[in-house]
Amino acid sequence: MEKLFETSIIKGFVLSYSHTEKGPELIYTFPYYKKQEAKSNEDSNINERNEIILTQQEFMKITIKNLSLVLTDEIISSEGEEKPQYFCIIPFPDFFLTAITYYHYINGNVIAFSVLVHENDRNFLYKNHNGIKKIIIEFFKKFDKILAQNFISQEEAHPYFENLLIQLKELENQKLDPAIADRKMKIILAGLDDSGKTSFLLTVDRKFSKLMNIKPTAGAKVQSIQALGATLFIWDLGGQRKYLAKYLTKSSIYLYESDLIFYFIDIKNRERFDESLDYLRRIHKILYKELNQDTPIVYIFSKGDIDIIDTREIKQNIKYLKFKIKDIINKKKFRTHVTSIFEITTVLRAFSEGIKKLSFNRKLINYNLKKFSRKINAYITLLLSNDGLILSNYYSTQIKPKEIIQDVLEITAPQFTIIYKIFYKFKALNKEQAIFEVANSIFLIKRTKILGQDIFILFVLNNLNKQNKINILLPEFLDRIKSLLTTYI
Ligand SMILES: Nc1nc2c(ncn2[C@@H]2O[C@H](COP(=O)(O)OP(=O)(O)OP(=O)(O)O)[C@@H](O)[C@H]2O)c(=O)[nH]1
Ligand SMILES: [Mg+2]
Repeated sequence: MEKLFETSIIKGFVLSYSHTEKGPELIYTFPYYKKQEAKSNEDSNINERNEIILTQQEFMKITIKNLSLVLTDEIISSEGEEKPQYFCIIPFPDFFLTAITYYHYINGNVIAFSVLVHENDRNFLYKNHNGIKKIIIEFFKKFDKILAQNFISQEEAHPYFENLLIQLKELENQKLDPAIADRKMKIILAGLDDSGKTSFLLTVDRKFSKLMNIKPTAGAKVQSIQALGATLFIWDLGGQRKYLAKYLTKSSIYLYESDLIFYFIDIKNRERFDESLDYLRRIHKILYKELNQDTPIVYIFSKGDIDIIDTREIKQNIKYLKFKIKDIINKKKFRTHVTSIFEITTVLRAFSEGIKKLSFNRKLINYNLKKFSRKINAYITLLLSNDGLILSNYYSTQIKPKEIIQDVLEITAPQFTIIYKIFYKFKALNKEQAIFEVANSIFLIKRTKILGQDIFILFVLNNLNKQNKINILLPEFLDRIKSLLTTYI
C-alpha cells in the first residue's frame, strides 16, 4: 500500500473517532505514522520517495482539527438530534496537505475519515469530488458493519483500505495540471437575447458606468472575477438567434465542465416565454444526455422592476414559468429569483445563491452556524462577505413565514453592511459592531477579519441580553470555520 501512495496523488488516509467519554482518538493512519527520528527534512512532510512522513502527534493534530469542526458540547448531549453526514475540504497548511473529510456516525459517535493530498494537488479533490464521495460512501456502507462491532487492528484493516486506495486511484487517470493550485470555476450566463444577462453581470461587477448604451453581446464573452479565493470565469453567452445553435452543437466548448449556470428569462416578455423554455429544454438535455453533467442552474426572472413586480400580470408570468420549468427539469427542486438591475441587492442575492452552490463546505459551515446561533438565541444569523455575498444563513424554526422573511432579509442584509461601512468610515463607530432596531427586533452587525478578508455577521435578536455571550463565543466559532471559509469554493 505504501508503494501505491508513492505513485498516487493521494498521499494518505486518517480515520478518527470521537468517544463520548474518551474524546478524539486516532484509529488508523495509512501510511503508518513515523517516529520523530525518521523526519530528516523538517521543512517538508513528503520525502524524496514521495511518501508522507508524519508522526503520531501530527496525525493527532489532523484528527483534532477534523473533529473540532463537527463536535460541539451540544451534539453529544442532545439525544435524538439528526446525525447528518458531511463532506468538506479542509486545508492543513502546517503539513502542506489538504484533505477531503467524510463525517458520519456510528453508535452515536462521530467518525472522521480524511483522504490527504499535497496542498498543490487540491484541485484533484475539487475536480473529482463526486467520484470520491461515491467511492467513500460505498466503502463505509460495508466497513461500518465491521466497525460497529469493534475496531479491528490496523493490520486487519489494511486490506480494506488498500482496496479503497486502488479504487480512488482510478480517478487519477485524468491528468491534472499540477501547476494550477488555484480554484477555477466556469459560470455560464444563458438565455435569449435581450434577457438581461450582460446587465446582470455588470451590476454584479458594480460597473455602473458601463450600463448605459450596452450592446448585444456578440457570441460568447468570457470575463473573470476574483471572489472568495477563487477565480470565477463568467461566460456571457450572447443570446441572439444566430449564436444559440452554435452553443448547443459545440456544447463540448460552451457547456462542458460548467460549474454553474444562470438562466435568464425576461419576466415582462410573455411572447417569448415558449421560445426561451425551448432553449432551456435543449440546454438541459445536452447537460444530462450528452455531457452527463449535473450542473446546478439558477433561474433569473429579469426586469422585475419595483413598479411592476406586484401586478397581476407579472405574478401570473412567474407562476407559468415555474410550472413549465418544473416540467423541463423533471420535477427536481429549483430556485427562481426575480431581479431588477435598479435594485442591485436583488441581483447580488441571486448571484450569492449561485455562488453558494459552488461551495463545497457550505453544509458544514451552515451546521456550525446553526449550533452557534442556537446557543446565543439568535432568530436569524447571516454570514456575509465584504462585497455582500451571503455565505451562510441560519433561520430559527420560530421564523414564520420563513420564505418571505428570508427574501426580505437577504435582499436587505448587504445594505446593513454598507451602512456599517459608511458609519465606520466617518468614525461614528468605535467598536467593530453596530446595532439597529427594526420593528421589534434588534439587528446586531459585527465585522471581523478572516485571512485578511472582511466578513460580516448579522444577528437578528429579540433583545441584547445575549450580547456578552455572543462576544465570548464568537471568536471560537470564527476560529472553527476559518479553514472552511478559506476553501469555501
Ligand atoms: N427595466 C429593466 N431593464 C433591464 C433590466 N436588465 C436589463 N435591462 C435592459 O434590457 C436590455 C437588454 O439587456 P442585456 O443585458 O444587453 O441583455 P442580454 O441578455 O445580455 O442580451 P444579448 O447580449 O443580446 O444576449 C438593455 O436595454 C437593458 O438595459 C432590468 O432589470 N430592468
Ligand atoms: Mg449580452
